[in-house]
Amino acid sequence: MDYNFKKIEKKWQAKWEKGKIYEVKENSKKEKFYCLIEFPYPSGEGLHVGHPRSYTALDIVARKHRMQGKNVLYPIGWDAFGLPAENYAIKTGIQPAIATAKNIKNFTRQLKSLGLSFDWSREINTTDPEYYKWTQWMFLQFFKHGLAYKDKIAINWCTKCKIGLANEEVVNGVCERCGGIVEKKTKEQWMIKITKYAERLLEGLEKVDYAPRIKDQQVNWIGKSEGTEVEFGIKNSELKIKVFTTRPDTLFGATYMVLAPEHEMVEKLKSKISNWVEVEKYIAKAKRKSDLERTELQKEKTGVELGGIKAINPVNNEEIPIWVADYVLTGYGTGAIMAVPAHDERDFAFAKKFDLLIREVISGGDISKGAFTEIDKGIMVNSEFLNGLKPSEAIEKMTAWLLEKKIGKKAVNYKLRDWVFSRQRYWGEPIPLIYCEKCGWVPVPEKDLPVELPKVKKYEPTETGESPLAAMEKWVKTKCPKCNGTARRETDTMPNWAGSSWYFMRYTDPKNKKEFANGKNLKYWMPVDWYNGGMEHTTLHLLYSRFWYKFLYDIGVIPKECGDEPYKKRTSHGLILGEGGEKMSKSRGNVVNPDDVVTRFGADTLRIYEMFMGPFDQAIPWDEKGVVGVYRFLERVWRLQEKVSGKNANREIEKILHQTVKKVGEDIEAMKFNTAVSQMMILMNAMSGEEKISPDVWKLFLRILAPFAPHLVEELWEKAGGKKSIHLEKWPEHDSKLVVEEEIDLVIQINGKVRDTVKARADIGEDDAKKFAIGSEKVKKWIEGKEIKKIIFVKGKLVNIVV
Ligand code: ANZ
Ligand code: ZN
Repeated sequence: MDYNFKKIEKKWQAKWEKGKIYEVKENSKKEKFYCLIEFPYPSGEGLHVGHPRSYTALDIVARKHRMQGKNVLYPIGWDAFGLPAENYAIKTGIQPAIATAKNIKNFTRQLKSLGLSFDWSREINTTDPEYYKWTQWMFLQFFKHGLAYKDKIAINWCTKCKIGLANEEVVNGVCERCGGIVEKKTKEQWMIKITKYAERLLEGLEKVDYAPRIKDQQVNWIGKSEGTEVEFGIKNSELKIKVFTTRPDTLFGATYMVLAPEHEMVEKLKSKISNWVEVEKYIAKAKRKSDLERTELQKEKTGVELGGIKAINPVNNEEIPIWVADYVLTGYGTGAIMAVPAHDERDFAFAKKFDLLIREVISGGDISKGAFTEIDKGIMVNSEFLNGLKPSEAIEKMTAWLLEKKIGKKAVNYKLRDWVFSRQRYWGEPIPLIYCEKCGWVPVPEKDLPVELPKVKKYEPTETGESPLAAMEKWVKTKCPKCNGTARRETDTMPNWAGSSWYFMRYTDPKNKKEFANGKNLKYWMPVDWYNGGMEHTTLHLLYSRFWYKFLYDIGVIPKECGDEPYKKRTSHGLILGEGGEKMSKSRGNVVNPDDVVTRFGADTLRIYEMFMGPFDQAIPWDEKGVVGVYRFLERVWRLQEKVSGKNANREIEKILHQTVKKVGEDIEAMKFNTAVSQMMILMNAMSGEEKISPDVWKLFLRILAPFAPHLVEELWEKAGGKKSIHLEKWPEHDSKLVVEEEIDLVIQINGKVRDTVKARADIGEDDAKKFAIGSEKVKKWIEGKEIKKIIFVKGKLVNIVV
């Protein structure tokens, strides 16, 4: 009997679908378990082999918890707004809605071929008006609570997509999506005040179980910084310049000041500045650069001094020059700094270039060579009442001094910026606002939601950078909901992070027409118990959705019982690279299509291969040989059924079996899928060495393999007399008596004399025992400098080293 995976997989997929065995209801007495993967963007390219890595991993988790008696929700849907469908429409004229529907069909077929235990009855789609009605409704809540505002700001402008980008979407100075150059451009944009939640987003991380690297990235991105705001006077002027510093200890070393080119003080001082033309020219140039270009350490420093103006250092009344330089950013702190070239690298580079005074105030370094920044190693000097203190003490003392003199106060800054929420594109949720000359911005009344996307003729953004909707005069012109006068619709759309900020709640009640989700359903399912997704979303989707959820929680539309964090646990998978270790991409021609693997080897092989290929959280290249190896493994499992007969289990096999049950269970929870698979391979090998396998052993083995190879195992289970689906069977418990590793005292001899005894596993093999012996501290001195002639190993007893 051959392993006919094609027949088996088709048969069981159809049966599972008909039996609805993965569909769940809220009225269960069982404990709930909500397992989530990031819903895919249905691209024209179809599924990538990277998708199943995450989906299979959580499918295994879902299946195990289901077998452990929980009511498991494992849903799927489509994050379908976004640029690719729109760019495709620009090229082909095919409406994004039509192309998207076709792509979803293809994705559905592909996902269903993988045997994932999704509850398809809860499928959602962010581009469905029934769905985005609620995305719009939520935007209006932000608006009504003052968290959505329009602002003329310098935004990141992708010159290729002709679209405004959030900071998070700019990677190394280029557009995250298309690689186009990003410039600064001033535009009116809808903004959302995520910064209001900076502290809460930080605090919340204490309550959740996120992988450390995920937590760290969010902490850094939020970038809380505690310091002091200090006022510097300007000579012959009433004006003051405020700076934000984390290092008030270095105030005596502040030998010049720098204003960001956008700083309002520059304009205010205009009449007193002797070199205005030069200053103005510099400012114009700086505005065109991106933040990254401006702050990169290695970048050549540029700047211009404000001629005829001096600031006064408040600690010693010294007159110091004021510069405008683009390494100081407008959006951070106060947009101005006191420069301490002796102890800050950027200031040092700047002072060197423009020949400015560098004064050491912390001893311990060599400031002729560079800034001394190891502050925990130095002592304050040249700083009057701070001299002799450690910098940490000096920070305290100076802060107290500044507070007393009322020239400084404590301040907290965050790197996090408000969320640029407008997109000048077609394929997104229309922002449901109307502009009336008389009433200003007025929300579309709830009863008129959703504001549906009209069909347009042209999908290109307009030359002015407005969305294609702006050209739809008939759609744009409308009545003011307040005064009934003529008014115009907002033509900007939302970023595709909008629909994904709350989709996990819609899954709990996907067809609700009256609310985004019923409170009872939310109470039952939320929070998500385990969420796996890409590292690249840590400071985007993951942060946005946490914020979104907290806001909805605060305004009372999420029940208190759910808590204010949407995800209890968050993990992340590594990327799958092409063979050879490069990124998989069409242009490199190294893309592996999951359909091919499924056709040639079956879904079970693809699933196990992706779990076995390496540590789950690391990037791993694809390896066809590995796929074949996994296929062989499953073939051998298939053939093992011939050995199953009514005899009693052999104790050795039982021991390995129970060790495997324990290990596989633990490894699944720790996402060590690769070692779980290799342990099952060990067990399979041991079983194939036997003449007969007892039915009990066989059935236990099938149950732990079930989450990994659901089709194959279901077939073998049926053949072994299983009445209902194995996926509804119980997850086995291991017998702890069989799992205890017996320990022995391993004797280590040198030339037949006992020199040490160490504790070791009873079944320790020759190689490990030899390594143990040579590694022993006591043994070392006996073999040092001598030649090892021979090592004798007596299993379960001793190692004798002959020198
Ligand atoms: C004096 C000083 C001396 C500083 C020293 C550092 C070292 P974090 O920790 O990231 O918050 N800074 C403040 N506002 C800035 C802006 N808008 N653009 C560029 N740099 C700015 O960094 C705080 C430090 O960054 C502040 O402390 C300030 O330089 C600089 F030995 O003040 B410091
Ligand atoms: Zn009006």
